[in-house]
Formats: sequence, structure tokens, C-alpha cells
Amino acid sequence: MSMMPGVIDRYREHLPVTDATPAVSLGEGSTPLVRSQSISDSLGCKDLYFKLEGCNPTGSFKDRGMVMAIAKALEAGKKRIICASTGNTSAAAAAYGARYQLETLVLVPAGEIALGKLAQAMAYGARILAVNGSFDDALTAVREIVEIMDIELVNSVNPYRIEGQKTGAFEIVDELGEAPDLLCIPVGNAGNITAYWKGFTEYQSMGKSETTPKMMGFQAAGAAPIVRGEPVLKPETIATAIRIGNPASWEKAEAARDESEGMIDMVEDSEIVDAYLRLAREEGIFCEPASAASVAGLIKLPELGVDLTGKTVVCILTGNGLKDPGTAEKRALVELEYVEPDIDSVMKLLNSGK
Ligand code: AN7
Repeated sequence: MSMMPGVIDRYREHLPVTDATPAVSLGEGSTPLVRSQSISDSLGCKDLYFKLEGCNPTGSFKDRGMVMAIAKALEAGKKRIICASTGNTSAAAAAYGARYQLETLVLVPAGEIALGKLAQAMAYGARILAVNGSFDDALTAVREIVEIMDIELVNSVNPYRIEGQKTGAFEIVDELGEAPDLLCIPVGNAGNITAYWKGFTEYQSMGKSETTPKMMGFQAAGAAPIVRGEPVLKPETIATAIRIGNPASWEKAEAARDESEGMIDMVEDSEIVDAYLRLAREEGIFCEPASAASVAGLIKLPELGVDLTGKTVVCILTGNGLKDPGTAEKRALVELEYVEPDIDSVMKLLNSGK
């Protein structure tokens, strides 16, 4: 056990846990809610916070839902788990699978997974099937496989994933003392927006908050089926985590949007990269491109007619920037300055007017 309570221990009474549910944890949850230093002022919000889900044990929000799915799989006596993934789900499945001796099978779109995520699945010892197709194709295959094999599906179509993931909303309300006005969140397969909405509404019905936030979901423009109103056959975006053309929780995401009087909109890759670099350079926060879609969306809200004045906003930064070192290398546009390791050479370089 980790010294910090994981999400099952912290929120046991709100989760489908029985005496027979094993104590599963890698110390997930309880992630930092960090106040904006710079972006907030430029937008005129009252308060803007970033929830650093990249601080979870495998570097993404997926650990919250995975811990619950794994606990229930163990409780049911399962020996094997399977998922389709754009990378983070497979890293989380592989980690918890390794820790609890579950054979782990992950299906990923070949050549489209960020390096850090693939490295994780490899290191944790999962069996990795790189499929000739998209994430959506991989998920379709997985849903067929679980019909005929005795293997537990741990994608977010598994309701226990949503249960675990809703704890992110609980943490925000517990820390702020009230729900924020707006929650900005990237949307891919749409499990997370579904889970946050469930968490906020549960907390409100228990009297832990008076209000619920407007749910502001953002897809990448090249992978925006919910915004466009139809599946995208060949989704394309720099934010590979959300390169998803036919989200499994499509209708639940629309319900979260409508019930909360929020919106689901889209952001261009250039806007994602701008937000990604602003977060790193103005806030000191390195998240992955998909996560920056939440902030890119927030930055666009005034143009879309949403007044941010006096509003409390939380952006969910779903994954750690280290997941995708290739994008940082390509998009930061920083060149290394090579130099001999002596004071004269260093001073000469520094004084050369660069
Ligand atoms: C960093 O890992 O779908 O809308 O297979 O990795 O709940 O899908 C990842 C999704 C946002 C979108 N940010 O969340 C997967 C996968 C990051 C992500 C999303 C993902 P959902």
C-alpha cells in the first residue's frame, strides 16, 4: 500500500466497494489543484486552477478509473484484462495489471502512440497488439473479443472506470469548498467528461456543493465528431490521445453538456500547441497536447461569447507532458547551443548577442 490513500480509500463510501473488494492502490488521486499565475489575468477570470492529473502514478487521469476497474476485476476472480487505447489507458492497465498479476493485453493504433506511453506499456510487461487501424477500430475489435474470451474489458465502457474517475470532481469540490462555475476538459472517448459530471451531480445531491459547473468539453478540430454531429472516419490531430472519431460515451457527453448548460466545441492544433507552450512557459506546467486542449478551449471562450469575468474555472490537465517528448522536441522550437565546457567558451557564447 502507498502511504497516501488512493481513490478507493479516500472515497470508499461513494464507490461500489464491498467487504469483498480488494484494497487496490498505486497511490492515485489527490492531485494538485494549482492556481494560474498568468493565463487567468489575461482572461479576466476570478480564479483559474489547473488540476494536474499528470501527477498520477502512471502520469494520467486514467489511474483513477483503472484502480476501480481492477479492484472489481479481482473481486470477480478475473485473470486477464484488455483495452484499446491511444496510450494512457494502456499505460494504466499495464501498471495495475502488473501489480496485481493480471495478464494485460492492449490494442493500440500502430505508429500513433506517443513514445512515453508505449514505453510504459513495454516496461510494465503488457502484451501489445499494434493494430492496422484507428483507436476506434481497436475498440471495436476489443468489444468483439470480450464477447468470446474470458477477459475483463477495462476501457471506459466498463462502468467501474467511470465510478473511479468521478473522484476527480469530488477532489475539486472538497478543495474549493464549492463547485467551480466552469469545468474545461478535453474530450476523446468522452468517458472523463461523463465521469466528472456524475461526480459533480452526486456531490450536489448530497449537499456537498450548492451548484454544479457548466461542462465545457473540447475536441481537436480534426477529431471532433460530437461537434460536427457525425463520426470522423480518419481523425487527425497532434493530440494523439484524443485522436478518436467515434467516442463510446458520445451520448453521455452530450447529456453532460446539456444538463450542465455547457458546451462541447473544438480547437485547432495550432491553438493546442499555443496553449501547451503557454502552460509550460507562463505557468511552469508541462502537460501533454491533449490536456492543453482544455486551456486552448478556455482561451477561446470569450470569442465564443462566454463572459469569464468573475468566474471560477478549473481546467483538467489530463496527462503529463513527459508522455509525449516528441511533440515538445518538435514544437518548442528551441535549439541546443553547443559549447566547450570552459568559462571562456561559455562567456563568449553568452556575450555573442544571442
Ligand atoms: C491525456 O488512453 O482514450 O474523453 O485510450 O489520454 O475520457 O477519452 C485517452 C484519452 C484526454 C480524453 N486527455 O479522455 C486512451 C484514451 C488525455 C487522454 C483524453 C485522453 P476521454
